[in-house]
Amino acid sequence: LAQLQALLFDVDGTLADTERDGHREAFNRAFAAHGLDWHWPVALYGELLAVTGGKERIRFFIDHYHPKLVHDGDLDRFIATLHRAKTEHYIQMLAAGAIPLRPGVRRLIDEARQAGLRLAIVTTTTPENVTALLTSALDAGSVAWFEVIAAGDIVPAKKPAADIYLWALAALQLPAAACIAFEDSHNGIVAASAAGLKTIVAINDYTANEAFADAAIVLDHWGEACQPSRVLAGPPLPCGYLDLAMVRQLHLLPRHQE
Ligand code: XBP
Ligand code: MG
Repeated sequence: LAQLQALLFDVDGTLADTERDGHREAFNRAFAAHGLDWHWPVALYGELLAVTGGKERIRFFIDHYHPKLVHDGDLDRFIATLHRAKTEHYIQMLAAGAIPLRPGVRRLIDEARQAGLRLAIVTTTTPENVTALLTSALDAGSVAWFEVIAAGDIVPAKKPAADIYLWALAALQLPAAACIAFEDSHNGIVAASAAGLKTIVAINDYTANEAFADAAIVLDHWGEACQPSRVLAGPPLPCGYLDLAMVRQLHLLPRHQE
């Protein structure tokens, strides 16, 4: 087995709980600003999350809930305009400090950097959203800590397709066996697994009931000494939370271990 050389982080739900009070709220603000009487409540948004990508999610919503929508110009342009407005609202919310990192994220990233591991972001969200979250919640200079930021429309087929992970691995010039992925969702782990990666999962409210059969471990959150993690599936955590030593151990385990 190759030595662990890089950590690959998903963003939404993994680095921060951005969906319910961040993206969802930004979609709703964009709808209102465009004079649409659409509103995505918390539960409906949970269903819409099955569709990854904001533009794809809006298109799915129109197809299923407003199939007779009348709009001037073409639908692609309408969706793109609406989504650009959503991104602006989302970035404003992040800049105002609306969304903190999940517990343990900053510590894990610090440990990895001190150990000389390489870092990458692998997400379906828009690149500007990644920059805004890292800058506001992690560190003003933290974008540079990530050697590769694979995001948004860089590949046409979003998660659960493996493409974005394969793109990131190619950019890092590393084999999957030298990396480990951090995810929060079924779509995320399906993408990472299909790219040949071992994956560590921390669930959130939206993903708690999803299937994570391929995960090296499933936690309720990444954890801190003062805020221990609960192991939902997989081996026990010797120090009570996910530290880099445990990440290295999980990387050594055979894939699909029980
Ligand atoms: C999250 C997504 C994104 C966000 C919205 O994916 O599916 O579409 O919900 O962001 P990940 P955009 O967990 O892989 O980051 O509106 O910018 O697509
Ligand atoms: Mg995610």
